[in-house]
Amino acid sequence: MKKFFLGIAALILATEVFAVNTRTVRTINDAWLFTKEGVSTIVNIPHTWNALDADDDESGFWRGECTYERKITLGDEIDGRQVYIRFEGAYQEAELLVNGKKAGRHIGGYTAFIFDVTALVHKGENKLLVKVDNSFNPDIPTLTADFTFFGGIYRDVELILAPKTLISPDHFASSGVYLSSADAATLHAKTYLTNVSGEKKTVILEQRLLAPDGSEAAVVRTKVKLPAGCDKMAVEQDLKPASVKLWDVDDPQVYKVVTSLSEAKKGGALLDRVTNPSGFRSYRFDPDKGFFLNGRHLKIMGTNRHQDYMGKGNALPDENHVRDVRLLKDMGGNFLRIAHYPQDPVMVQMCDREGIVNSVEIPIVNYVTMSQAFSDNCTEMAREMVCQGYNHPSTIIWAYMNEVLLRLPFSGKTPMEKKRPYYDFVNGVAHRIEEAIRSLDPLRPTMIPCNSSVNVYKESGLGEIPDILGWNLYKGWYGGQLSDFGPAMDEIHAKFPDKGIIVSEYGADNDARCHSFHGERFDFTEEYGVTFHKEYMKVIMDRDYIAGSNVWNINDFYSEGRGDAIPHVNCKGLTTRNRTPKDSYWLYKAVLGKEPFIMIAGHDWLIRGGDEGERQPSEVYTNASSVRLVLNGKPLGTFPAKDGYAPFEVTWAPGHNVLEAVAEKDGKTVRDVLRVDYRAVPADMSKFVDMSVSLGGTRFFEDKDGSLIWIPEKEYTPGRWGYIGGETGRVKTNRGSQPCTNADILGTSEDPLWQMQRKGLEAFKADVPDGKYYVYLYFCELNIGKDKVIRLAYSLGNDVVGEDVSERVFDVDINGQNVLKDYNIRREDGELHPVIKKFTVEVEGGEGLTVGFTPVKGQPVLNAIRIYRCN
Ligand code: GCB
Ligand code: CA
Repeated sequence: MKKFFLGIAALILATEVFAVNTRTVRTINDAWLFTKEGVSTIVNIPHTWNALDADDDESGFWRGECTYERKITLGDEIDGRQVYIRFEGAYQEAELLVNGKKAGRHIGGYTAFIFDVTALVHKGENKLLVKVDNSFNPDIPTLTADFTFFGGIYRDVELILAPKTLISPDHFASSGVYLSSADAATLHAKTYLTNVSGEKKTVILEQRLLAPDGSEAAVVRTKVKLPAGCDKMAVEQDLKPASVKLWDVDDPQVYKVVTSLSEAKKGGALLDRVTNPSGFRSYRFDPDKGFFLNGRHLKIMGTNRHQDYMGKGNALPDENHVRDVRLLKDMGGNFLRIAHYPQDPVMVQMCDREGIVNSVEIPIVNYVTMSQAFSDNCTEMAREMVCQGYNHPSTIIWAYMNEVLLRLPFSGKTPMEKKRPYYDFVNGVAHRIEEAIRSLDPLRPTMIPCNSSVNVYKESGLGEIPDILGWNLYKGWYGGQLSDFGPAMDEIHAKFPDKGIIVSEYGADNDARCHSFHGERFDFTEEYGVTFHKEYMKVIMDRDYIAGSNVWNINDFYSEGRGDAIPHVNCKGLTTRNRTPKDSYWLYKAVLGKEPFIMIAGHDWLIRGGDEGERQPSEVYTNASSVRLVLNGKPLGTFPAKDGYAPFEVTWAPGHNVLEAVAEKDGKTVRDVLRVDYRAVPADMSKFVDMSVSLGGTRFFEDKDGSLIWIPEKEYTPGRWGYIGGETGRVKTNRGSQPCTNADILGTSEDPLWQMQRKGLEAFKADVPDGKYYVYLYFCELNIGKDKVIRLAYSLGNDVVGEDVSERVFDVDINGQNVLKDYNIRREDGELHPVIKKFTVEVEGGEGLTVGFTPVKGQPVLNAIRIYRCN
């Protein structure tokens, strides 16, 4: 066996002059001894220590310092070579010790860093110790934000062996080669070289430009004299391809540049080599006409993206990142805002390949600390971001400072002279970042993503600093109406007439288990999510000055401090935390996708319910102009489609249904099939078996684990079922009300069921036939007082107000018999605790079922009721 390998090696040496010690790169991700608070476990990288504790009912998540240790054995391969350890990312401060000696320290959780450990390692076993800290540090952005700060070494760790004369790996941990093209005729290459061989060297630096088909498009070779000990000496070269194919979103032509460093003498050995992507494209943002790519007007439409995944926190393998770019591409998107921080390098690689223009930003969010160290750290992060992402043709914007004027350290009425120092400091940081970006990359525009306080960006002057402005708008979600969005954009355009404009965020939280035919803000239903996106898309498409937009967000993501339908999660995603598309995803695909497409709404809503014979609204997402529907083999009719959807109504048969949708587009037939299990409350109540009713609103809740559908309440009518008396337990906010609380219900993942309730009801009645029943009453004390309600910075004052804690005591009887006496939920079962009281009841003499509520103090409440017939 050994002989065979030697034979191959000899063959390679004979054909190409390879030195044995060119660069090798491999990960050292496996089997680290991880220690947190004195407890050690063996882990693999990517790793985070917060994957679980950021998703439990205890508020907060662990922040502090942990360590990772492992040994690496090095042999003859280090003879005459440089040894580096490179981290793609560790949150958020990291220090490496090699054999007990400090190799280096890095600040910031989202960029790569590299340490030269040549002098610290020896042949044999070497000990690596990495201290990683995710503590709050006022000098390091991000300070606060609506996402979880998962600590750990959550991206690859690499061991790099390189020759002593090399392409510098330690220029902001970039590849050491910077490729730029101001036009299609020239590709400029700037390469940093290091020579620590101990002697001066004459080398040939070669840049080979390879076309996407692999053919050589241009080559340039330069003889360079490297003094002994030179570190990061810059060499500039120009490549002049005869012709190039442009990189475009529909036809992403990615070139490759192979940078080789060889000894200059004839037949000189190859020393080092790196490759980089490159591409040729021109683009601009016009304040009135929007975005142009290669001279062509192009609406750039897509999403934002956070880097976490269900159950994994931010510790994702490459394929999880790759998958998200593919999801966006499949949806028809061509624009990704990589927010709020630089992400795994495979993200921009994928964007290059898939034709997705993107912006990358550094993680300054909400506010800044007025310290020199904070400003220095921001500037350094900007340099790392630009250098590490420089060569990707898909990256078109460098961004910084997300909604940095959201949390001002003063109130709106403060006189200007009191505000000025903070504004000046923020502007000063912005100017430094601009300068850092400009000096490295004069070609790409910069962007600040702003919150809706347009005047604050005006009066502070911050809005004038970047080239283009992003706007994060949530009209019709946190406050205001959907119809406010268009006028808000027009006002922004009028106030900043010289700036390119992007809608860098917009979205509505929605939980794929919650549905309603009367969607409204803060009901967390998929249907309101769809309504929201329909409205926003219209405004974005209709206005030329809006260059493009990014939905917030492509995926649901972790945000520890949140309550809402899925506590600790921001559920504005077009897909869930495990990337199951929601209806809004399919709506976008119907509007943006180019291929003929059809998808019936509620693809993930397979268990439905209601009265037998009830007509229910739905829709089909399609880019065809009409849709034919067939329900259980019978035609339902043909329905016109506009703006990506065709509304229709359907009467599901009790039990299993097959709904088929067919459409023609561009000579192709597309079809979709949806299977729905309709749990009907029978028209003939003598056939009654069970029902589950969610009280206090119009919301359906699908319990996917228990295979139940909770249908919304109705008012009782004789012969049927429903509540008698009372009111929906709407929650007061500073500017109105919302249908349910956003508090985390403890010890359950079915929070939506408990977050809504009917107050002051007299009874719940169901005219069920005689028999033995289980009656499950669901109670939750949602009155937690004013101080404990969850407030989000983003609500801009439209937060839940909360009520004073007051006593609530009531009696419950079933068919005249008392079952709960002086029931005080808070005293007996606590606040925000899900309570299920199950009663066994014999219904006799055709009396049906009546659950009566009698107040003793305050108003009785009921969150949900389930009635199940035993016999
Ligand atoms: C924003 C923030 C983003 C939040 C989002 C939201 O404006 O930029 O970080 O997650 O709103 O969902 O509230
Ligand atoms: Ca919960």
